Amino acid sequence: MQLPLSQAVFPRLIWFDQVDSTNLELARLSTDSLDHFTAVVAGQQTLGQGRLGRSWQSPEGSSLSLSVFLRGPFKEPGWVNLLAALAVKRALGQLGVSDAGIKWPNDVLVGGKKISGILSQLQSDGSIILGIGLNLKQQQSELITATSLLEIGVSAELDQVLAAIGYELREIFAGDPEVSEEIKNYFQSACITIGQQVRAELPGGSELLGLASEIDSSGQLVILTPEPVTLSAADVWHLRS
Ligand code: BT5
Repeated sequence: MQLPLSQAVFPRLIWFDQVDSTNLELARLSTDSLDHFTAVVAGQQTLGQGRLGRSWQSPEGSSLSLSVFLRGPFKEPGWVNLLAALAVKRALGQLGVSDAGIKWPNDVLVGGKKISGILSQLQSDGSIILGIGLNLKQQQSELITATSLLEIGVSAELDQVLAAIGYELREIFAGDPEVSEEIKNYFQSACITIGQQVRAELPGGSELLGLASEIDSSGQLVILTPEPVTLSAADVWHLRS
């Protein structure tokens, strides 16, 4: 696969026509020798990973499957996932998609449907494997909550999409890993969860309902139930009022 635009952005880019999961593949590479920003990219994943043991569909040629090695340690690892979502939103902006929104904590939606999902995995040495899936073409028909670039009228080559995401990731993660207040505020405005009535399912299986009021300085979601409850991990559904 020729990826000239992306090769100019990532210091090392490893391409697979097919792999089980780009996150798993990056984890198998020795992290001692990996450069910050090494990328693994695949045309197809047979075992794409979502959060909490869920799967991510990425059949041949239908999506971009990218994992990036971020050398830590990070002062605020909880922000990495959120900032990656911001990078994807900004990359979509480069491709002419102006209405992408971030659903806390890891989805990028267009027209209420998921175009991208993010899975960041903190490693024991403080580095992070950051996985990004972005749909280029329509996914399997049972995924009615999914959309793709083609479905929203954007025809872009994988190389162009990958380079746009890589560029935005570098802009965000290049300097001091401390997350500036400016970026946190910008995230807050890009996060469509804020101001919504939501139902949150917590990792233990319990649920709560309330108004999503803000992202706190650690990247956690604050829900007014009406007492404020702070969530570091959850699945969130936006409820129609
Ligand atoms: C995610 O999990 O959204 C994280 C997805 C991360 C995928 C990337 S691809 C590159 C890297 N390598 C990997 O192995 N993974 C990362 P979660 O929030 O748990 O959402 C998973 C749910 O999204 C599934 O249960 C489906 O409902 C839905 N889903 C699965 N495939 C999808 C797709 N292609 N488009 C939209 N939604 C999808």
